[in-house]
Amino acid sequence: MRQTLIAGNWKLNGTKQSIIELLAGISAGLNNSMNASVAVCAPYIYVPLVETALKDSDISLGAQDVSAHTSGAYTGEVSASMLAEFSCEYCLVGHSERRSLHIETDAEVATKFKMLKDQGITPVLCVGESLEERDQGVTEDVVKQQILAVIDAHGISALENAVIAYEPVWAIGTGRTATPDQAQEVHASIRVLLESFDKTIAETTQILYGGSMNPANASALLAMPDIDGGLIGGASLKADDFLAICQAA
Ligand code: 3PY
Repeated sequence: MRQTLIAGNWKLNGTKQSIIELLAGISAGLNNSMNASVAVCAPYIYVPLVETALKDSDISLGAQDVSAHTSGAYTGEVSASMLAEFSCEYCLVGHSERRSLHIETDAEVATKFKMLKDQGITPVLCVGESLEERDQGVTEDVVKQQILAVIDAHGISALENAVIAYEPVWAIGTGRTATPDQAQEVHASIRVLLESFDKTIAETTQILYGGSMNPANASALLAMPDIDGGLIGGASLKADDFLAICQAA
């Protein structure tokens, strides 16, 4: 039985004040009837603030990216060991905005993934196809390739205790969402891919859906057998919306 995970991806949003208020709102609304574990992925600069605010809370702290390097002359970068010092439990890697806007390659994503594993931080490996790729009918090949990049570089054991987030690029920040059936089809194909390497990893890996998940569509998506949670963009910035998604889990 896989635990549902609802993770907020705040992206480049928030102020000290708004984040404190958001976390207070989420903490006040979470209750035992919710069937999900909860995480928030903060911009780097707010990681210490969120760490302090979440002390004694069940909400886990995550970051949105990590350096592919351990230390050295890499201006502007933040390493996995630095994130570990601030109790980061999760970190996104390969979000489509990093892949497209910052030209991150599969190989770089795989290196970042390993950096996190080495520090005991759970990587959330984001994968997904563009609209063009979906129209060409190559969705599953694209997603498979993105996952194989990690397996080929670091072995299937690297995926133990990792999370995968399927985020169709055409559903990110567009208000468009994959239908539950479309998402389930890709999630099931990911599970089959993992199964071809290791049955236990296939059964235990949480595969989240991301891409405009909101209170209106969360229940139907989360009811799908291979959708184990959500990576939430815009709706994670409003406590009520985020809580409604946690409630739907
Ligand atoms: C979105 O929902 O837009 C996301 O990109 C979540 O990561």
